[in-house]
Amino acid sequence: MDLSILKQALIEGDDQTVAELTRRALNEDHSAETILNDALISGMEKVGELFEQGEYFVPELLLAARAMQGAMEVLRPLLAASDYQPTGKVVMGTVQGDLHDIGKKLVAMMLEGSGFEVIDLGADVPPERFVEAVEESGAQLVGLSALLTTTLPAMEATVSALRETELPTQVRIMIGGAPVTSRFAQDIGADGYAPDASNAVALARRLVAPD
Ligand code: B1M
Repeated sequence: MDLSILKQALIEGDDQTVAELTRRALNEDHSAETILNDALISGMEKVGELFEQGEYFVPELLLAARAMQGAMEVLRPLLAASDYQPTGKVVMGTVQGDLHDIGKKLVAMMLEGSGFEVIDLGADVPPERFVEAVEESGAQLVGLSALLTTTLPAMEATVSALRETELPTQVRIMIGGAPVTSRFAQDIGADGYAPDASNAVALARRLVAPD
C-alpha cells in the first residue's frame, strides 16, 4: 500500500478510512514508526500548512486531529511494546491555555514504550496541578508540552511553580512542542528540550540516570 493514500485521508479528516488504512498498512508490513512519520505526522504538517494558507479552518483541524487520534489508538500497542525495564516515573501534560495534545500523547506513548510509568494530566493543565501530581506520585521527571507561542509563558510559570515548591524528590523538567527551543529551555530553567518523541525518550533516560 502506498502510504500517501493514508496521508491524504488524514488531510481530509476521514477518520474511518484513516483507521482502516492504518490497520491495512500494518498488515502489509509497514512499521508503526514508518506509518507514524511518513503518513500521519507528515499529513498533520500539511494540515498545518493549509491552515496557515487560509484554506483550512478550525473544523478541518479538529477532523484531522480526530483521525490522527484514531490512528494512534491502532498504533499505540506497537509503539509502546518494548523489552525495557521500568525506567522512572514521569508526569506529563500540555500547559495551561493550550489544548494541543497529540504530540504530548505521542511522547507519553513512546516514554511508556521505553519503560517509564507515565502520569498523563491531559491538556490545559494549570501549574499547581503539575505540582500536586509530582507531590502525589513522587515522579522524578516532568514533561511539559506547548504548541502555541502564546502559551510559552504558562510553561515558564509551571517551571517556576515546580522549582519554588519543596518536593519529596528532586524533580527534573523536560519541555517540547513546536515553538519551544533549547535556548528557551535554558532561559526558563528547564533541564532539557527535545524536538520530537524519540529525542524525548533519549533525553528522559539521561535526566533520570543517576549522576
Ligand atoms: Co492548532 N495551531 N490551534 N489546533 N494546530 C497549530 C499549533 C499552529 C502552528 C497552526 C498554524 O497556524 N500553522 C498554530 C500555532 C501558531 C503559534 O502559536 N505559533 C495553531 C493555532 C493558531 C491554533 C488556534 C489558536 C486556532 C484558533 O482557534 N484560531 C487554536 C488554539 C486552541 C488552544 O490550544 N487554546 C488551535 C486549535 C487546534 C485544534 C483544537 C483544532 C487542534 C488540536 C487538537 C488536539 O491536539 N487534540 C489543532 C491542531 C491539530 C493543530 C496542528 C494542525 C497540528 C498539531 C499536531 O497535532 N501536530 C498545528 C500545526 C502544525 O503543528 N503543523 C496547529 C502533530 C504532532 C505529532 O506534532 O504537536 O508538534 P507536535 O508534537 C511533536 C513535537 O512538537 C514534539 O514531539 C511531538 C512528536 O514528534 N513535542 C514534544 C511535543 N510536545 C513535546 C514534549 C516534550 C518533547 C517533545 O517533552 C515533554
